[in-house]
Amino acid sequence: MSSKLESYQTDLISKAMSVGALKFGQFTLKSGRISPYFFNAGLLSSGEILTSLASAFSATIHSAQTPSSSNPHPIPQFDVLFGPAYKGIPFAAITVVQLFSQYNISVGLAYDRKEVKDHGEGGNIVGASLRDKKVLILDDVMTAGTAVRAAIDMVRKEGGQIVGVVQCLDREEVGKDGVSSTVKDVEEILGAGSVRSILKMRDLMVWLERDEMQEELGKMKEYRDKHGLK
Ligand code: OMP
Repeated sequence: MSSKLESYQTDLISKAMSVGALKFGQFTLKSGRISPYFFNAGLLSSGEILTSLASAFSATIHSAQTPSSSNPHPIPQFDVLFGPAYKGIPFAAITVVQLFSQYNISVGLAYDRKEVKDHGEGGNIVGASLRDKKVLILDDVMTAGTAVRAAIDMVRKEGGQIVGVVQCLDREEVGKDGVSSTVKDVEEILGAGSVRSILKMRDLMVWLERDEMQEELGKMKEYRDKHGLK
């Protein structure tokens, strides 16, 4: 197992653990799978942790845009960062600010409202217009890809051209058919290299190994053998 974690990754893992946003135990997922860990990004809710999260999202986006031998399909420049309701909204807002203050990258912010508004300005997209714009989608967790597919449909319906997706955590699981990779399925729609994440399941396992959390690591390995990428 590779043991290289970036400092923004270890910082986020340890802060997420400290507030119970990352937990090890037994959890039933949206897919019905019983998982030995759960990441509740909604608990990343203090100024200190959101500052770490904003740096981690920005660093992930910046490195995804930088071509190199290990990044043969860089994410193109984009106009708008789209955060799907609800958890994507604050994450996209802090990341837009961080991209500007750290990298001088100025992009618009957009998000949806779950309830359609039929008065005032109407519609269910708030913020920058998506029409004919290059859009990067930002979200919390990808398991079977249901949530991200809904966001893709929404952005396309609004006339946006999606350049990629950046997640806080990629659980690296196979789809419902038990064979295909969720990320590969989404990349088939959006293009090679278009899905990026701050953390992957394998990073959590490196962290557990480093902290000698053998029991949790053993359960993660079992789960990966059953539902993880082969
Ligand atoms: P998919 O829509 O299947 O990709 O699952 C992602 C969603 O599952 C997230 O947006 C969450 O609502 C939820 N989830 C987590 O938040 N954290 C986890 O560790 C696992 C899940 C999940 O249920 O798979």
